Amino acid sequence: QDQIVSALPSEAGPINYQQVSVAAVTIIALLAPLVVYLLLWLRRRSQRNTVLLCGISDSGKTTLYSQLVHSKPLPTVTSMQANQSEPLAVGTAASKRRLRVVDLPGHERLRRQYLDKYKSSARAVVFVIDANSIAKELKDCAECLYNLLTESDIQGRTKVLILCNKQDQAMAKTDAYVRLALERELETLRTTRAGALAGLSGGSAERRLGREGKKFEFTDSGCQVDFACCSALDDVTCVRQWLDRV
Ligand SMILES: Nc1nc2c(ncn2[C@@H]2O[C@H](COP(=O)(O)OP(=O)(O)OP(=O)(O)O)[C@@H](O)[C@H]2O)c(=O)[nH]1
Ligand SMILES: [Mg+2]
Repeated sequence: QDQIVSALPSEAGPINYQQVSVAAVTIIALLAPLVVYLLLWLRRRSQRNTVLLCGISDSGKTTLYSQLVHSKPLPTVTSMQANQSEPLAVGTAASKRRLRVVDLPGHERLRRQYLDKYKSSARAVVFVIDANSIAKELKDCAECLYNLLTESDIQGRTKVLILCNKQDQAMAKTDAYVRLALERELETLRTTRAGALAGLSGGSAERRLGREGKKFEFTDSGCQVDFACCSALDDVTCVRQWLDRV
């Protein structure tokens, strides 16, 4: 015990208040930007509470919307404006996550305008595909998806589910088929669009897609892209399960 006592300084030196306050100011100066960044990030994140239903016309977006919002497939007509819900529990029964669902019109001339209106609030995107007619609509579908994935408000900021809908139809393609077909078509589009982008002067909100020098794959798209199959007329559980995780 004597040894321990003698190891301690006999007298504590006077506290240097100047040094302490310099250290405190330095710590605050270092932490302040971090705290501000964190608060802004949290604010942006809480504002992003929307699930966008995107895709070309007739793919089944409004049918999916009525399943998610009204729990039944109501009859639909071609959408000329967006359908928008209040924030509600759209996941599985176990989930309390509340999200606003917005069903965008797939009409070629309306797509851009409505995407621009809602993209900044998007937390997740369900890109709906008619898996029965994808073979003949592949180009249109890929173009629509390309425009979505190259949006600076979407790329790196949202999760994307590519939903291969209308699986009740005999000729419906699997998600594996749709994935490969879209990757091939997006690769072609990327080459043609890159040339067009290079000719643009000034800032463009459009981002590039995939990695340079490598064939396009969804893993390089800058977003987490998942695939699922369903028939929106019958059951959309796989969409609800995915929404639990966004
Ligand atoms: N067989 C089958 N038909 C479906 C399915 N989902 C939607 N449909 C039908 O496909 C048609 C188009 O569905 P909508 O939900 O209106 O399509 P949309 O994507 O909203 O189309 P736009 O509003 O033009 O963008 C309707 O006749 C639906 O009943 C499905 O899973 N299976
Ligand atoms: Mg619709």
